[in-house]
Amino acid sequence: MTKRYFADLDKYAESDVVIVGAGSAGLSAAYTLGKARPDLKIAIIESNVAVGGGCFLGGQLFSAMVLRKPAHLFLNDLGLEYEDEGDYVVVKHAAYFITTLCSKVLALPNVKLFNATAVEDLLTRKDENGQIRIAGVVTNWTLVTMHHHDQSCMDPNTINANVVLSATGHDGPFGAFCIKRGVEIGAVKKMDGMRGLDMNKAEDAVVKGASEIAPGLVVAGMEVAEHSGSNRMGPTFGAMALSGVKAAEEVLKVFDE
Ligand code: AHZ
Repeated sequence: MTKRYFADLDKYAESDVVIVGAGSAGLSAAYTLGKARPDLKIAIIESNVAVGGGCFLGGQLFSAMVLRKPAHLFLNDLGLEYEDEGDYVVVKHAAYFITTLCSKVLALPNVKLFNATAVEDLLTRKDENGQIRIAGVVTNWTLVTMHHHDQSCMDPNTINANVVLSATGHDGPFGAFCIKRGVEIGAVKKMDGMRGLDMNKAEDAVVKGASEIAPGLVVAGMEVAEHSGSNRMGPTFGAMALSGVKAAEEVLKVFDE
């Protein structure tokens, strides 16, 4: 186990893409990207032990997951069953969605999930124009992090990457991590902050806003709402899948340049 794990750590220390956060948006991005480009090395960093972020319980803790169309096309691609309700579709349990998605992601040979590992800082580098470019992430073991107060010196790990795709969710005790750190270090201009709940406006805004917001940093999911000041989503997940897909397409553009 240790040999395999540390071989992976070594292999992914130089990744093409690092995805931060394995919630519904991050995993949707990983699936799209990993499938489209089997030649890219993709590391997913998830601070929690379990994947899935806020999506295991579905809408308002009531199991089922509602996704507005055209997110059903993503479900078709995954081979997931759903009930068609006209403008939207319903997956009978959110856990069915996220476990299926995660199993497809983990089956991809070019993707490695490092869970129980938190991103604690961004790596930066100046590009040829002297502009700050996000060049990877700094990680540390979650248990090591918990001991910062009683250990005097701990060195973190680093993962270099051409692009960091951040899907750490909205702000709270954790979340919106890469935007917040990006603003602190002057790489991201501002964080507008998520507005109140307006499902209809939020869905389109979160998909549209999934983009490269600073050189080398692409955002997806509710982290987009924090960046662009769009509305809170509420318990509907179509935009999480589709913003993950859109963010993956934005990453592909960086490699096509
Ligand atoms: O553990 C977090 C979660 O799994 C992880 N994460 C956060 N900070 C991290 C860090 N390093 C590594 N520094 C980190 N991992 O990121 C994941 C975010 O998943 P999420 O489900 O919270 O976000 P999402 O944007 O994929 O989905 C949001 C779902 C929501 S919230 C909402 C509302 O409040 O209105 N509506 C929807 C649909």
